[in-house]
Amino acid sequence: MSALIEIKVPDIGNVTDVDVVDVSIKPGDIVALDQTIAMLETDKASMDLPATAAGTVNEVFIKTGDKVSEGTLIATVTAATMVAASGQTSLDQEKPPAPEAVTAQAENTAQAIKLPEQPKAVETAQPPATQSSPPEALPASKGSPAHATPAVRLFARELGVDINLVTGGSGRKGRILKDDIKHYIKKTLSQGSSQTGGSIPPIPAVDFTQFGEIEELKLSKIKKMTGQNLSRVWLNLPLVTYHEEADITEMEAFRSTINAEKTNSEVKITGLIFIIKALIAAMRQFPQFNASLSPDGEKLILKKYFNIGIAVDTPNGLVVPVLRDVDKKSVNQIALELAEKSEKARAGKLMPGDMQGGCITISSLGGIGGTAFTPIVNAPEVAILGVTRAKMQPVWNGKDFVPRLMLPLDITYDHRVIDGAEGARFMTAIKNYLGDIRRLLL
Ligand code: CAO
Repeated sequence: MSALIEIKVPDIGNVTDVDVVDVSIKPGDIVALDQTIAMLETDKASMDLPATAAGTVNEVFIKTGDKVSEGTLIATVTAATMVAASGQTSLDQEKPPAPEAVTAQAENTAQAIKLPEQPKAVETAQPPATQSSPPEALPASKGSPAHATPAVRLFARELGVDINLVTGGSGRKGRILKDDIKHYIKKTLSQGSSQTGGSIPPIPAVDFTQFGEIEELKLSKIKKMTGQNLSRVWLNLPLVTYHEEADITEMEAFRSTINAEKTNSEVKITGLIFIIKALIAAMRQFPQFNASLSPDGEKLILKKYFNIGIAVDTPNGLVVPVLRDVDKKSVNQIALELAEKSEKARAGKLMPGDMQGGCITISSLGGIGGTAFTPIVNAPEVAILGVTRAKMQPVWNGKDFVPRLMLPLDITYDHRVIDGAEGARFMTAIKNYLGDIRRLLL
């Protein structure tokens, strides 16, 4: 028996009246499950709306230029059988599913969380790794305006590409997509265009099958977006990493005491919570670490709020949820929020808003191991704190070697904003706070 299925706009976060920038179905079309049927766009992100039911399109209720919100009816589809996928409702179902969230490694290192059955935010407008002006290496256009969404135009601008020079868009009705911009850059670079000036030579392609058996795995969207943003940071920011060690022997003793007092249902305090507290105290002392460069590189924008991004390892790749106004929260509150956010991250349930507004990021590998590493700044933030595994070490106290628990810390900073001496002083401050956490009360 055929059934009429409604496809509605799912939960798209706290945004309403989102622009419809493309509708790619009409009555009579046959759609497959997950096929993109429309594209929405906010000033932050574009989102593909996938068909949550397969079948023949009966009626389409939206058009380009409309504004939609959660629950707006997009189309009805006649299907031979009901498909129990989220995002679709048969006529008696009432609520569309939760969306998929996508973001960039933070305000820059793009990360995406992808749930196949949910709508996909295909790109974010979160700024890339750099605050510097886009490169002006690629030639300027003369032709007619290109057919592309604002997000793709932004992407092109960030990469210094004049979108009007990109011909033959591979999207619907010749629309230029991000991939077209990438192909244009690759082509321009491989041609060694004189207009590009000194380009970075590409890594030559190698046919690995000549050496043995191989298998190809598709990169997740998070991995691809993170990779893009990390590359941009790497190429645009002069990064310096400085290493330090903090004596956390007393801090750990205190942590064990308070954890022993907790019931099984209470969230335990990990060392990371004290590291967050120490980081905030140091940021208060050194406000240039709680800052971003203005896009023209002329001013430092000092932030008066303290939002900390925490890099979380998930099966789909790295994401950075942001803990907001951490300076106003207790150790227990931060521990609870971190547990909630990292669980949400691992379940692929973070919304774009959960990953925005960070001031500085912590990348803690301490639960895994390590002695030091060089994390990459989550621009437009200006620094990132790395943490690896604490280890008992013999420390000379002037008379004897005594066993002390030493925590390795790394700070990578944007050298345009932070001087080497400032980096060292900042880390000394963190080390002192962790060495005697009573100082956090002062
Ligand atoms: N030294 C020694 N032990 C440590 C430690 C350190 N620096 N940091 C954590 N641990 C211990 C914890 O105390 C905990 O021990 P118990 O199980 O005995 O209590 C255990 O390791 C696991 O901790 P955790 O990782 O679950 O918790 P956390 O608060 O330290 O970190 C989170 C939370 C979300 C940051 C972490 O789970 C995570 O995902 N880390 C990976 C981040 C990442 O991938 N970074 C790379 C980004 S590239 O720049």
